[in-house]
Amino acid sequence: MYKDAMEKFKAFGIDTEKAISTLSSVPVSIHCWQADDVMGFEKNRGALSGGIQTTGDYPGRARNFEEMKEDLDYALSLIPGKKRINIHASYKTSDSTHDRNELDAEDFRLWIEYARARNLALDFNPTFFSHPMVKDNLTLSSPVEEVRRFWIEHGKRCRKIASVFAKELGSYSVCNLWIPDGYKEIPADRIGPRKRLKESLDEIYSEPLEGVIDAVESKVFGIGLESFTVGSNEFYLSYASRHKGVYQLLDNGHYHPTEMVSEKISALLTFFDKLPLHVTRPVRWDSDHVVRLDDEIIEIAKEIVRCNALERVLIALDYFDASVNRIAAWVVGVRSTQKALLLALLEPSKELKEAEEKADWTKMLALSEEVKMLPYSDVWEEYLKREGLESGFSWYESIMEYEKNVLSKRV
Ligand code: RNT
Ligand code: ZN
Repeated sequence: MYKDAMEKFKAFGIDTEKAISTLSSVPVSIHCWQADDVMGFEKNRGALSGGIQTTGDYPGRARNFEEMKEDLDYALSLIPGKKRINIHASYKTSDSTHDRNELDAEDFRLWIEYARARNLALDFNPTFFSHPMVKDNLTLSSPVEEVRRFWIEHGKRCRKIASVFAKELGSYSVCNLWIPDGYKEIPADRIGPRKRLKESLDEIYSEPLEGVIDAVESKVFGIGLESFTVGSNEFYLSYASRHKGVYQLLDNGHYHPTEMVSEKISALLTFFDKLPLHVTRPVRWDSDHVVRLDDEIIEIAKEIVRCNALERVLIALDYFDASVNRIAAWVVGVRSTQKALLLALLEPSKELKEAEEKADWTKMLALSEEVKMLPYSDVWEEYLKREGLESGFSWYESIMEYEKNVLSKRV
């Protein structure tokens, strides 16, 4: 089947062998927070806050680091390709009494060991939510000096932790900053909080740190924060463009529903050497549904490939669905992202670009519709085989077994 497929693609000038080997080398950063509904390991953990929400009560969430490791290992065994792990500061593994403004790399020692033993790299995120020092839904932009100081210190410490990850694991570490700061009601003062946020960021990013790729994640609104978001797209884009080494992170759930991240990628790549991404599936709002192979994820993947930017765009997943088996949520989301990348790698992009340059819209239309029915699934199956994974739907049966033997016992 694959040989046959290979010939069919070749007829359009598409090299399936190259697509498979490229796909297996593209790292996808897997978010630990899908396993436990973004709850984290802190002792005095509060409810999830900050305008993000998990919905559903599917049994079997990971309640501690042991269960998280068990689930991650199992999920990783069903996911092909190159993987990284993305963790949040709320997932510290030590039993130190350190609050968020006191964290150091030793609080994450077990994560470092976990990653090293599996030859994985770690990405990191300061956690500016689900904590009593979030006052009136504000952190780095708060008018209260004490609140700001607490969170500035948290941000600084998290960057240092990321630099230790980078050094000890021999790969860069993306340190992504997202804050929930915003108002439910129409503000009387929009510029005050934004100026304070800028000053806080200036302190956090004052020291260059080796191995750390600093990212700032913008947003349009959160639940309960519908009228104003301090860290908006324009805010962070301007910030990143004026601070070497700080990049804007695009989360495709953080824009108005008709505004497409796929359309923004080339614009940012014109000015920045790197572009961190959060891949999610917004349904009407930033709902963080599990990534499916839908039009927008395919277009995002195609843009990355068309821009020849697989090494510059840093792909991370960011969704959290508590209404389905959480391992399946991981596996489906990563595989869907990789399927999109495969479709992108199998696009006859050279021919399409040539036709476009000649304004040959007829050929573009005809060619892009013709290739839609090529046997992509045979190439996907071959990819799985080379990654040492079974083809077909057996992974689902396996997850159901795991649910029966492991997850359902977590009561
Ligand atoms: C929230 C942002 C942010 C979080 C994670 C948990 O809207 O997308 O990236 O989802 O950090
Ligand atoms: Zn995000």
